[in-house]
Amino acid sequence: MLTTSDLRCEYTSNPLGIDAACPRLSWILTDDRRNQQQQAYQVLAASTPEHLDGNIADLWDSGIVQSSAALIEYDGPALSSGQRVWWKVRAWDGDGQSGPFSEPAWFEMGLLHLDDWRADWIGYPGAWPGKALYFRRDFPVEKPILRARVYMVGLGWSELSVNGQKVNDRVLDPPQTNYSKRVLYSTDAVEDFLRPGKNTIAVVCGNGWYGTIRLLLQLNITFTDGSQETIVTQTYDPEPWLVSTGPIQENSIYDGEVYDARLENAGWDTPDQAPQNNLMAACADGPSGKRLAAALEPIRVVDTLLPQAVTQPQPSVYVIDLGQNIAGWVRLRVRGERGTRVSLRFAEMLYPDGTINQENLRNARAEDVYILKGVGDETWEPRFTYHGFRYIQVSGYPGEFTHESVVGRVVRSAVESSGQFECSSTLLNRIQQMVHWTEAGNLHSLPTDCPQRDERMGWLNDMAARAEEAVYNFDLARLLSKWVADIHDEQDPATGAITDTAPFRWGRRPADPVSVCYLLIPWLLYTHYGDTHTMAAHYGGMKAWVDYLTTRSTEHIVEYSYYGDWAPPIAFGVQGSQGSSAVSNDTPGPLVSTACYAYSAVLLARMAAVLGSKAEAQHYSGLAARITERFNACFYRESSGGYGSNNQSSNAIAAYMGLAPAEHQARLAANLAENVIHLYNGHLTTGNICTKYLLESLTALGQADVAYRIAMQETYPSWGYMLANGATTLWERWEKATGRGMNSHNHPMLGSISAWFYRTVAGIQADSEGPGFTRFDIRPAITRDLSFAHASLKTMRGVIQSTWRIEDDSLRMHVRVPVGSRARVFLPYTAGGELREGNRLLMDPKGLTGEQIDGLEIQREDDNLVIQVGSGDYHFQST
Ligand code: RAM
Repeated sequence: MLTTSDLRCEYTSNPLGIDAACPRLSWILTDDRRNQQQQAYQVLAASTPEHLDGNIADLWDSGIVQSSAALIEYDGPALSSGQRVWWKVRAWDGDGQSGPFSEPAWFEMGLLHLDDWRADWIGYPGAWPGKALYFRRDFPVEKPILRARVYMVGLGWSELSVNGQKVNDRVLDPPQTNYSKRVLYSTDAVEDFLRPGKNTIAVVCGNGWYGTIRLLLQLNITFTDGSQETIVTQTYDPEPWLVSTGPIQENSIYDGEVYDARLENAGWDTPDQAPQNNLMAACADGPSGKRLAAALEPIRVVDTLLPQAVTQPQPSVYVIDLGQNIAGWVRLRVRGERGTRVSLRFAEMLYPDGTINQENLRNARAEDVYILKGVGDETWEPRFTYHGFRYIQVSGYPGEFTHESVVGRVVRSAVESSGQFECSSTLLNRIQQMVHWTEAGNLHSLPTDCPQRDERMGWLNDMAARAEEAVYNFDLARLLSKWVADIHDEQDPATGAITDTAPFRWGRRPADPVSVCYLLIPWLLYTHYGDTHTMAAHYGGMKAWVDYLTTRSTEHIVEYSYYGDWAPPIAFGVQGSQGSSAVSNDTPGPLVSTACYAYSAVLLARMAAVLGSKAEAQHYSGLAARITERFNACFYRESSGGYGSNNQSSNAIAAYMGLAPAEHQARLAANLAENVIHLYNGHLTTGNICTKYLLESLTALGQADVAYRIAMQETYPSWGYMLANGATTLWERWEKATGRGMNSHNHPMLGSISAWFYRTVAGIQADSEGPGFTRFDIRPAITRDLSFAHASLKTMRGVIQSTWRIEDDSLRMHVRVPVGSRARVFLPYTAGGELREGNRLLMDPKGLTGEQIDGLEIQREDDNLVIQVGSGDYHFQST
């Protein structure tokens, strides 16, 4: 029977405070039988759970819709602020049999109109630089409460409590944006925190990315008698909001937090204690950005790591090794005399004497300080900073230091891990883990380049290489859609130029043309999550960027380039007076920029087609064809049979971006292989961008064995070299650098190899004909270097699995296709061989036993057998 479960709205379950006009709904289908599709569905939406339970769809009954769609839009009457909608769904199978209705789910709207806000920004003029501010407002509750919602933005970062209890587990909230463009508010249900009589709502605010403390808060209370009351930030409403300082004496993202526990004022946030030393907060200028609901996973503490080793390199100095480089902070446990000052300093590396090396943090001090109040056991963790570190150097610790004195707290956007990869090579598995940790540590409401030094920016060049890896490893349907809006916010409306980082804090405008992620991410959101909203919302912006590049091109060649294939092995860096730079000396910038211009036009054309604009699709594919022609005329060298300097990067980018015509491909493949194997003895010479294209293009050009050789390399430069030198997260450079400068040890841009693990080693490939993995391919590049490989991917449709194993002389493959999806499975064709699925013979040594066997369609394509399968588990064996 076809059942529906795991109901989601806007890519999450039961969201509180959304502002999508027509929220998108999705569900997972399950059925024990193979080859099951959803032929039709019906959604019921009601205003109460009781109505829904009685099948009274007082808001919306979709009727029976003949559709296999995995993601649909709510199409009931317009939704109003604060409205909660209960819904459920059922589906019909291919035989026209309906399954039961799902369990109920709900979504609730936030504040949809600016008029709904009665709150104003407050702050404290002058304030106290560096210190956190503690806001408090008392109010009476005189009638029984039905529901209460807090809508809030506390800049830079903030934490909310009601009657002394923290109401949620978000940290480092709200998400970072360009606050003059978009300000993302959160919604909390607080009815369970309120009580009859006097109540206190309190917010602690730190500097965060805004750098100035501002609070905007509105508490909407609905009483059981239907009446309403609103408490808002205002100078006087009719009670004042009070403000004071407290134990957080200093707070800075880069420098750390200083917490003086002697200044704690227990109960300051409860009605039981009268406010002390408070001043009146006042209305203050706040950021002018549009107020929108935060539609992405909040940052949370997602894990706790115990120390792997504690050493004492100097008297009273302890160095803790977590065994893993992470983004986050530590929790300190301590007992000692009042006023004792414990310093915690964070680093990715150690000096030979065992003390920490913070040189690569540049101007980030990365030190937290805790000053004891001297009352029993004290436990503390900071609130308004985070660090990138593996080691913590503790000084001033009183008493006996144990393994519980300091534990690691992993802090990041709490997105779900969506993929898993594993194979018979310990080395590849360790690379996968290293990439996973690195990507995780750099998801902080946007994809950052690093979590430790004075940077942590959303670099667009890095994301060109990293985006696909990111969507295989994590569910980023919401986080990346938010970041595309961050990119759009920085776009110059007059010229269409975007910026190198979003929010724009570093780099330049116009961005380097390698910033294809502006188009690539909406495309990946479509292919991986079936999302057309992001591409539709930003189509105009993406088009303006491509058109901007056209204005910067001369006869379709874009000359300007700042980073190009950034950070190749040091021998390939441009030499300057300061030594080698991260700009490549042998991959021409104009070649990379022009290739990315063509690729951007291709992506735009594809999206125009999806959005139904044939004319635009034709226009931009025509543009791509002209750029491709000029690219070949300018950069292809008949003498070498390669592009540009005929190095790995130039040839790989030309091949990957579809710029090399069929007649050049054989020489290109031979050149790439020759270069890797003979010139560099199985090593890459590529930077952040072209490393991705090298593995992918070698595989596509029939040189998968060369790609495996690079991936499994253990000497410099390689991922294996990083691991052999103790890396637990990816380095920014292929070299083991330890000094000042550009030298992060937790930098995801070289992690694109993980996408290749999923796509190529295990073979799970999205098919844009069936977005959201409604259709996909299982097409592994099977190699004798491995005896098995396995990947799973949690998709909109359910979990996909692909496992292959070589045993004796047979190849076994297990494929799981979720209900509602279809897949093409590619298996190498062996002449004279046999192919079985379970215990059925699909092909005997003379050829196919039939064109169509029990729902399976088999075809031969070049050296492959292509088997079309519907949902279910399949066990193939070919000998
Ligand atoms: C550095 C960072 C970032 C990079 C830019 C261009 O600041 O390493 O990751 O790509 O340079």
